[in-house]
Amino acid sequence: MSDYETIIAEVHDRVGLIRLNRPRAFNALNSQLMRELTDALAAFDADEDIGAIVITGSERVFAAGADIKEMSTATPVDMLTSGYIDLFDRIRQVSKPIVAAVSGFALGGGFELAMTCDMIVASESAQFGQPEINLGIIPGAGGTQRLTRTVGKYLAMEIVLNDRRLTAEEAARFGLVNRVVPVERYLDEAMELAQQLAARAPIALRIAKESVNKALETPLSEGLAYERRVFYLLFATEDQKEGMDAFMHKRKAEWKGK
Ligand code: DAK
Repeated sequence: MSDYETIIAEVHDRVGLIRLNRPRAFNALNSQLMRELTDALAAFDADEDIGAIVITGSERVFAAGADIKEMSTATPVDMLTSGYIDLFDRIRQVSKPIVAAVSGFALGGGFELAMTCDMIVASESAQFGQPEINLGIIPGAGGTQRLTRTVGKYLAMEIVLNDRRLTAEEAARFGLVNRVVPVERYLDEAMELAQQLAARAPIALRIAKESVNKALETPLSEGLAYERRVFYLLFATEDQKEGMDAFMHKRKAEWKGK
């Protein structure tokens, strides 16, 4: 875990913490950082002792987007074959909950990275935006899609077409972040949230994440049918028996992840 150059990966109890760490480039997401990030996420996802993951940057910047210097001379074929977007897709495949702890700038691919996570805790100084239009491009990692599904067409148009930035308070008002806390608290708050998630029944947690994501990707009837199937499936787990027995005997459940 310690061989990374552009991120720092740490374990705190049952939470895997990943700090984006290219301070001189405002944590710009170059391909090395994206590869290291997705490798660390895959390692945490495979580790039974980890129940949830937090991704953060620094107080000043979460991430200022894809690395403009790296991209500036790219051809369409370079963009297609670089595998860059596949790395964003790998984040989507992570089965454990991911909390983004955002302070300072979350711009372009940095905002898209936060939106790819499952929950967002923001500091009061967080600023969200899709400034790609200033570079003669558009968002390419979900910024026109996830954002629109969350905030609706009209605000999304302003953010994507006219580089409208959102403060943390606005982002909370528009349903883009779970909570806003003082700068000194944002990482602790995200870690506490992740510790709570990590203490929950692992299989139910995973299925719950999958099911909520399904709601964004399928028509309602298909989503409801999916929910029902996985709901039945959970009755095959030892944790379901344990959870209900613990309730009836007024004791704390001990999850096995089986
Ligand atoms: N890339 C590379 N370097 C960056 C950077 C970035 N995105 N953002 C900042 N830096 C670097 C600056 O160049 C500067 O480095 P030096 O010049 O000192 O070497 C250093 O970080 C500090 O930046 P500033 O001097 O500009 O600091 P300020 O405080 O004045 O401004 C800022 C901070 C974050 C407001 C500003 O740096 C800024 O506007 N940065 C660019 C933000 C931006 O436009 N982000 C969108 C990038 S495009 C894809 C899918 C998605 C994407 C790409 C491909 N596929 C489907 C293949 C995503 C695209 C994007 O995100």
